[in-house]
Amino acid sequence: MFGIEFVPDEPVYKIGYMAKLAEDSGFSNVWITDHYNNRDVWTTLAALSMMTNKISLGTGVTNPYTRNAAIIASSIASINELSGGRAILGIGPGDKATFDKMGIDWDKPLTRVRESVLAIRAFLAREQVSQAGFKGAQMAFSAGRIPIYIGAQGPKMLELAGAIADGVLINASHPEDFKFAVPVIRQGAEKAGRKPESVQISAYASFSADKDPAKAVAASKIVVAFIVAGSPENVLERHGIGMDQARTISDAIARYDFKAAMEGVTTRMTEAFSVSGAPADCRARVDELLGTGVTQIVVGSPIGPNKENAIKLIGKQVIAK
Ligand code: F42
Repeated sequence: MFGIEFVPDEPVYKIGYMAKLAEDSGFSNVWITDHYNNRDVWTTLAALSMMTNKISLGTGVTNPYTRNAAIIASSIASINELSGGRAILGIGPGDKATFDKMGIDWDKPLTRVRESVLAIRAFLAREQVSQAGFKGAQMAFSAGRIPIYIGAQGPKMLELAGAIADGVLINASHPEDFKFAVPVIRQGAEKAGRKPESVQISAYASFSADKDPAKAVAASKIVVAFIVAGSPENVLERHGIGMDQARTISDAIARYDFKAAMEGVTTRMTEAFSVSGAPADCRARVDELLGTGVTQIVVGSPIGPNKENAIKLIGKQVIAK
């Protein structure tokens, strides 16, 4: 199964147009990112509910810090109603860098995600919620069953997702990352008495496809630069990337010197942190990812040097294969 990620950094109607194109090209899910400085994720999903017909619509991902869990439940239930049952809730601990700018304290993210997911599920089942600080709160309308996916990277968050979520969204593009993550998720499920295969595992990958593989790789470089700069040491080590190389890139990004940041991106880095190339190259990587236990490939930024062409190309030559 294929999903696609859109960052709402363009007008909502443009995102709606591309989501419809994705639906017509064979994608099953669309995931909209949530950062305060882009278009609002809920407004975008409401527009997409009206502009598409069958594609599932998810937050990819929202968080319990910028919004209260009861409000998240009400919002996703409204999207589910508006879209005829197509909503999926993606929720994660959120992005520390944006929280710092917003003056939000990233207090106990693991605990916060666990408590929020359980509370949201109870709200969606129209139970009276008296946990996680709520005092007998209850939804006034019913919205049906909505799958909840957790955005996770760290081992504890992955294990938690295995224990309580319907699915996991993992920001990674290389099979080695999934050889690490999949057993951790499965262990979390087993410990919680669940069937490991009941948890959907999504590779939320940086993807770039073009007929010209060099153009595809070039388009992925800026995204890969940000991923390298934000990756923990153990992940860089897993891919044979030195901390000094990563520091050169993060220093360039801190100076807003994106040209220098991209120049620091090596072939090893684009291979580790993106699925990029001609459609046949991308399909080969997709097959490797599916072989690790991944059940959904999410085609994430940049998608390709030309987004619309890339969506059509991926539909015809990656998904249809
Ligand atoms: N973040 C956004 O803000 N917006 C997005 O649109 C977005 C999309 C997205 C899509 C896929 C995806 O995988 C991630 C995405 N993210 C997005 C990022 C996401 O919100 C997280 O930042 C990212 O997944 C990293 O989280 P993590 O899984 O690594 O979890 C962090 C919190 C972590 O450190 N986890 C540790 C671990 O091992 O999993 C555990 C930390 C821990 O145990 N904390 C304790 C606790 O109770 O929380 C407290 C420890 C103490 O001493 O206080």
